[in-house]
Amino acid sequence: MDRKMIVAGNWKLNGDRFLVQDFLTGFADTSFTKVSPILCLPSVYLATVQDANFALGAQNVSEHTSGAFTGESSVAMLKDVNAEYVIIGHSERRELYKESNQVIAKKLSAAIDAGLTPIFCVGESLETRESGAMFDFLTDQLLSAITEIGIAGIDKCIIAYEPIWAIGTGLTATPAQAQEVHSFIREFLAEYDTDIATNTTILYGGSVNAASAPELFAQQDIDGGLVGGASLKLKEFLEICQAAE
Ligand code: G2H
Repeated sequence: MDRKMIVAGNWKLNGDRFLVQDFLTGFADTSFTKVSPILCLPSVYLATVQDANFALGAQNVSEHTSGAFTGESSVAMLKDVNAEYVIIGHSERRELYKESNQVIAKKLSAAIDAGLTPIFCVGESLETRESGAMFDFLTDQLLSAITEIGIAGIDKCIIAYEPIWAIGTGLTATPAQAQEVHSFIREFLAEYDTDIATNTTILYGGSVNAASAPELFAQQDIDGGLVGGASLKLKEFLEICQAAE
């Protein structure tokens, strides 16, 4: 098994250029061997980053290449400012900006075609979980992506499982709850291709912090985390990266 361990910070609509500088300085002397740290910054700060000891990601991208789409950034623009990763399908984009599975699938396709690695987010609400429809819901999210990009496209993605009820709420899924879903996702992918299922990095997201990370990352099918709030605190984010080493 040669899955990459990844810890990706998602700053969301937070931070400023001074915090970016703090992270550049704070990471300068780090030398992680197993884990690859990524920071998904607000897009206006991407171009300010030089010589970082972490990889750069964006938090969203347009499915269009150019044109009259006010406020959007294209895959080429993100590549132009050295982003290597882009979060696609985060539940906040799905809920607040009404991004459908179809739009998300088109964004995945655009990113992959441009050579950006999508961090493709899936996850259920508490209502869906409690209704017993969780696995069907996750299947729909995964299937609509596979329909557009194929299983070969999934091979170029990182998947992030982020239960909506655990996002920014302080409620972390238990390691067993998270492992159950990660294992389900891997089994789902194995129906298409067992090598891709084995090799796909699947991150857990939802109130990950320095205290919860070690046990979460020790689960068999959890390959690191997508970290929101705790990624804004340099010391804690470094501790979370260390937990994935
Ligand atoms: C989920 C996560 C990062 P937080 O949105 O994507 O945020 O860790 O604050 O729950």
